This record gives sequence, C-alpha cells and structure tokens, in this order.
Amino acid sequence: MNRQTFVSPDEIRDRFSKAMSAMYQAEVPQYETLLELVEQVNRETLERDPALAGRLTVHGELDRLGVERHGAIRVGSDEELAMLRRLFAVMGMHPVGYYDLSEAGVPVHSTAFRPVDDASLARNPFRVFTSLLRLELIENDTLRERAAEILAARDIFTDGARELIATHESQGGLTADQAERFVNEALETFRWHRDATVDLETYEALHAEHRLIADVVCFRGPHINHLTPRTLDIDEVQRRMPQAGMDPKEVIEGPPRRRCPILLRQTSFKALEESILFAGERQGTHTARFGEIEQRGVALTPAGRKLYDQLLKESRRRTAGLDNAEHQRVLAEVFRDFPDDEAELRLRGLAFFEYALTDAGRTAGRVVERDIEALFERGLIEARPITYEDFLPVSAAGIFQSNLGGDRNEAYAGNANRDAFEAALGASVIDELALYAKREQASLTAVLVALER
Ligand code: OOG
Ligand code: NI
Repeated sequence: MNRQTFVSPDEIRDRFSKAMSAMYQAEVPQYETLLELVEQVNRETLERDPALAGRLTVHGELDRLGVERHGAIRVGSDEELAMLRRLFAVMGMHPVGYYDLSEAGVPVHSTAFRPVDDASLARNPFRVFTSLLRLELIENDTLRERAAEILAARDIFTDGARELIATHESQGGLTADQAERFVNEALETFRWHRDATVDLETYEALHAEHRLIADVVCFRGPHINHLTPRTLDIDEVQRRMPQAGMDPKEVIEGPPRRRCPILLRQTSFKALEESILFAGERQGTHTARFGEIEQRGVALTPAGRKLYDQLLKESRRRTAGLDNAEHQRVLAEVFRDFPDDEAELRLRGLAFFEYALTDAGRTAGRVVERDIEALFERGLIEARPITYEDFLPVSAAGIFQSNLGGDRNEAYAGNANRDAFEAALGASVIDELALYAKREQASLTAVLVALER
C-alpha cells in the first residue's frame, strides 16, 4: 500500500474529537450550554482585548481555540489501558506524564494521551486524561476479587476497533475508508450506558468502598466523564454559570488570575445524577458526568514548578473552606511572590519560551552574536510563552473530588507507583518537561542559525 493513501493521525484525531464532542453534547445537554457560554465569553474577551487577539494569532493559538478540548476516562485493568494506548496511537496521541491521585485519596493513577509535536498540537491538541483504577488499594479481599472478576468479563472495545488498530499497526496507517470506520468504532468505547452490568447490591457495595470504583467497575465501558473547552476568561465563565443553569464547583483550581497566565486554571459544573437500570430490572441512579473548562498559560520550568508547588501548598493552608472570591483573593496575595512579567519569568528561568526572529532580525543580514540578551537588546529576537499542554495533580484531585461528593480515603495516600503504571500501559510515559525544554532549545538553535546565515 502506498503511504500517500493514508489519512494523517492529526486528521483522524481532529475528526474523533469532533465526533466525541457531538456525542457528549447529545448525551449531556448542559455541556452544549457550557460550550455556548465559553464561546460567548471568548468572543467578548477578544473584542475587549485586541492585543490578546493579536498575540494569540501570532502564537498560532487563535486557530485552535475553537477545537481545543480535553476529556477524561477511567479504566479498570492493565489490558484496557494497554489497548487504549494502541487506540490513541492511531490518532497521534501518546502518554505524557504520570499523575498519582492516591495522594488525594482517590484510588487511581493517570496519564494524558495527547499529541506531542508542535504541528500536531497546533492542528488539534485534543487530550484524554486517562486513569487506571488501582484495585490493589482496596483492602476488602472479597470486594477486590469481585471487582476484578466483573472487569475481566467485559470487553470495552468493539471487534471493529481492535481490527482497525491492528491494521494501523501492520500497515503503518489507515486509508480514508478505514479512518472513517475507526472513528465510529473507537467512539463506541466512550459511550454512556444507562444499563449497568451488575445488580444494585453489587453497585452499592462498590460505591461504599469509593464512588469511583463503582463508576469504573459497574458499566460496560469507560464512558467519557467530561469534556473541557478552553476559555480565555475562566473567572467570567464561572460567574455566569448559575445564570445559564449550571451548578459550578466551589472554587477555580490552580493559580490565581494574572497578567501572565501560568500553567492551568480549571473549574467545572457539578456531575449530574442520572437514572440507571441495574441487572434484575432495579432502577437506581449514578452521578459521574460533568462539564469542565480550562484556561491555559505558560509552561513552567522545573524551577518555576517548584515555586508554584510551594506557593500552592502555602495558599492551601489559608484558603480551606473559603468561597471562590475569597479563595482567589488569598491566592493572589500568596502568588505575589511569583513574578508576573514575561521578561522576568524568562530571565529567572521560571517558564519556557519559544524564540523567534523579529522583523528587524529577519532583515538584519549576517549576525554572529551568540549572547541572547544582546540579541534582545538589539531587537533582533523575541520570546513567546510556550503554552502548558498538560495537567496538574492537585487540580485534578480537586476536580475528581467535587464530582465524587468529597469522597476521599486517606488510606490510599502515599502510593505512587509509576513502574506499575508503565508496566500496565506497556510503555514508558513521556516526560512533559523534556518536551518543553526540547521545544525551547530547538527554537533557540533555529534563531541563531538563521542569524548567522
Ligand atoms: C479526571 C479528573 C482530572 C483534569 O482536568 O484535571 C481532569 C476524572 O475525573 O476522571 O480531568
Ligand atoms: Ni479535566
């Protein structure tokens, strides 16, 4: 087969993320309302702030704003996780980062499947935060074995999806017809099922251990539990959610509002109670699915991240129990120690930047200067913040908890096990910090080479 006849993984991912969004809007109408609200606030923000619109255009961020979203799923076994890795690979999505949620009292650990190279991220950065249930953390032997048995009996993939994943691997790509079938077949794995695979008693026993365990174990597949569009003004969307009929999570997770946004801020509307038909025809309910929004800022270097973690920890002591307005006020106060100026973030090595020639740089002729700051002073180069493409464990824990009714079990804490996660995945997770560092370094090298020519 000729390579040219294959549909690019970027194209398949783009189609899949759109199909997923359409499915979720149909399943959870409040998500459609959330999308409308985010679009409206983004439009107003850009109108009010033409400079921001200009910056986003130059940085190639405006084009992807409308398609940008992430989702989340939770799976129950090593086999499911390993197969998902192969499924996402068809769409150019690879496991980046390891997140230990046991620390937050939730019995899972996670990675994010996402595109990794610049062009793919610019086209459609669709990410899926994927958590693996850690049955080994359940103390009760009978319950743990029962859960494992139920999980072993299900297959979350269609035959068609399995076949096309294998075809992709052996052929090195998918043809147009295969790609179309793949999107439809893969989507089935993420669909909601209102009929549980277990009876109400089993559901309740698992639920009593932890709501999340019931969510993973009792259904035919790992239903997408939320989708998350990217907003340019998360505070405004949070404020307007109640008017639009949504019940927002108490506080926005992550750093405070800043002139130079860092990392990631997130909030959600709370999960809906949905009616479920249990085995034996008994009716019941389950609460799992919600909608989330995120606002992304610059990726931080290890030094920047260390400062962030330190300030976040400090603020948590002071924000416990506060409403969002007070929480944000205290957070802003604590984060005064985090520079809020692009040049300072760069000079102090706190954030990652991508270097580019200015107009003057492009027309300067041959320049052999190697001192970066001298090049800045001469106006030949500029630095643009690299957007953070990943997640934050403390924020993720907050999102989990607000949708699990504050359910946390301290006994799970202190159980990070990246080796076990990678063994289940059948691959290593990619180090997100290395990706940002590589991108920064490559842009710097390219700029210097271009100036010397
Ligand atoms: C995942 C929660 C984490 C995020 O954006 O940090 C998450 C889940 O509830 O399954 O999606
Ligand atoms: Ni999320």
